[in-house]
Amino acid sequence: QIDVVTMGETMVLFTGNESLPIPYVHQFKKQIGGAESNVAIGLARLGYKSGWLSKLGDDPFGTYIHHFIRGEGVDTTQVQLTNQAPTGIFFKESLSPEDVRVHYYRHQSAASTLTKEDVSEDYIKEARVLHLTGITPALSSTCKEAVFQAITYAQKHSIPIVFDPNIRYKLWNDLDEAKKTLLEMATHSDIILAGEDEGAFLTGEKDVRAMAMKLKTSEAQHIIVKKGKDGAYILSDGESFVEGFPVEQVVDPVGAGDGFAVGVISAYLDGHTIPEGVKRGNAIGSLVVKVNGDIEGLPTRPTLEQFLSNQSNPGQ
Ligand code: KDG
Repeated sequence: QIDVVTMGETMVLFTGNESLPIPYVHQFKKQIGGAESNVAIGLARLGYKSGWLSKLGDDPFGTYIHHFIRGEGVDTTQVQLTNQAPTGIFFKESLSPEDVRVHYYRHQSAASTLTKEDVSEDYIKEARVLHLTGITPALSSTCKEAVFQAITYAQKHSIPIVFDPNIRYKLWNDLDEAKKTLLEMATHSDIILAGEDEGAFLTGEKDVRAMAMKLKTSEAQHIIVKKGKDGAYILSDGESFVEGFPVEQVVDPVGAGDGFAVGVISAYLDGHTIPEGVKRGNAIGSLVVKVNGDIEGLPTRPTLEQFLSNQSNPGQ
């Protein structure tokens, strides 16, 4: 049985070896990045069974990503290789730790050709959690249908949905459509993990409490509004706030939200409360930003436990 199923695009990531604008960078490091596979990898490192559903090009980069993710222990039986479209790539331009930009070369990529027929009901119904992000429906109209097909299957089999809007403005041609699509996904979700800016975009509210109230469309939902290093606000049965962990030096902020999702989902699987999950999410997010790359900082269980115990007993 798979604990968590997720679906989305993973690309080869090229990161400049120097902190310069891309036109002046001479050498790039090859890594991988994709919000959903980041989450699948993070869960696998903590010992859960995660599965990632996707399409890759039947090309050298597709092979690289496929082998890498499988090597991390993620189930890739739902990954197809196609010779009809290439694997997507993206570049990370790091001008400073606070100013990291991404440049995508993913239009009409293999993953954007995913369709609802690629989503297996049998696969989803065995999961304990379905994780979705707002990136996948932005890739193409068929990807959007695939996402809503996954939601239909999850609801049919009472599989809880964890939704991270992960708004990527560069991917949406029409921001009204983005808002409508993401709000619809939110209404079907059990746990919503929104950044403060994302909550503001989706609800038109500036105050975290007001945005959480607008995002909560049913009694049973848990709404988490993330404030980065400042922690997160939770609107669930009641409301609470969980502080973040200080990070002395942020090296690369990309992937922090995926680390946060790993913490929340893993704690949920362990039967912990939402605030406990948010604490774990904050911890993993803070570990991810300390190193370069989306997945390099995702901890194993002993590393996470060590970090949490150091934080509660500083100086020991
Ligand atoms: O969350 C990290 C992702 O943003 C990054 O890996 C690239 O998946 C990606 C995307 O679509 O932006």
